[in-house]
Amino acid sequence: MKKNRLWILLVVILFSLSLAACGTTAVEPAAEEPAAEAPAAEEPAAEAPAAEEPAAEEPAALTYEDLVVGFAQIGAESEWRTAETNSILAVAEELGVELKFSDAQQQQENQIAAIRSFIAQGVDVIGVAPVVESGWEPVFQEAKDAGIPIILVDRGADVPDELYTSFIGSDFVLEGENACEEMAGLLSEEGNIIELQGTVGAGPAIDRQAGFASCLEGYPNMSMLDSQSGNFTRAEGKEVMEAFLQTYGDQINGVYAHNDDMAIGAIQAIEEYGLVPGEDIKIVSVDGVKGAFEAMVDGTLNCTVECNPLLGPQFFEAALMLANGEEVPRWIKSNEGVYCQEVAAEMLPERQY
Ligand code: GYE
Repeated sequence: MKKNRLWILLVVILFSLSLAACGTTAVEPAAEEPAAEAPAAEEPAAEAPAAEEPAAEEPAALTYEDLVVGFAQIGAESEWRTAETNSILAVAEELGVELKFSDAQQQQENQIAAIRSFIAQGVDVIGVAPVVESGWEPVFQEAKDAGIPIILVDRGADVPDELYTSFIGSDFVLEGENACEEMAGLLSEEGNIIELQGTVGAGPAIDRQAGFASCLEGYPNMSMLDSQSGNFTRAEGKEVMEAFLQTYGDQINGVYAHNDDMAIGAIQAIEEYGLVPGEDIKIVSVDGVKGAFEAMVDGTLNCTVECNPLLGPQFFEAALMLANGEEVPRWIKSNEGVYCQEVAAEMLPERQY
């Protein structure tokens, strides 16, 4: 019995010792793990509200329906501009954006007044197509001070980088170079050209001229006879062309117009003068509006370098990103082609502007 008891006692002691040992090993890592995990486990608990915060922020992120946008348009000087305006208005409506739209009748002071009024109304984002490049710094600074991002649409502005968020539009220098290459082909690299420039001081006028001029340097037998602004309009393009015809007559072999509208005005002037546009005088312009395709089908315009005005979708997408504090690319560039008479009839029905 005594022996038995001793055995039992021994077994009990060993058993409790092993339990204690197990307990220790089991508890220690457990104690460590929870120690390591406890805060982590607690943090999620503490983070739970934090995790809810982003969740609470998500619904607070703006959608198109919340967005209030001001757009300071230049005017309605060309078919291109009308197409752009229509794109902005249609996309705003489609997306449910509240759009405050202003037409400045081509006056910079009207655009500046419109921007000031958008700032006073506290819009989320302002889009502007700057009629000319200079003179924007004070009003852009006012927008920045009010925390309202500025997007430049289709024309650039000469301001410090931090005063606007993004430029949505074309590479005008490239357009000028492309126009020159087409002209070189049409004139077999030899002849006199006159240029109808866009609005004096406007980004596309400056760059389209520069692109053409630099490419022209590569063609020693082609020269620029004269160059003047037709203000991007048909009426002024016609007037300037009439004056050039009076001065240079049939010395003119080619016309380079910074937009299709001025080219169409020039075509009328050439016809009235008694020469054949597209044949006696080759004509290359920029934009690619329907009117240009029609003129190419008629044979009066030779080529158009495309410049896409349908910027509504990119504009509102960028505006929404900015309103939500996201970054947008500095230059949202358009993809564009060059079209001449051979493809005009086939393409005309598909043209969207
Ligand atoms: O080429 C012209 C319009 O700013 C890119 O303005 C735009 C230009 C376009 O009036 O037709």
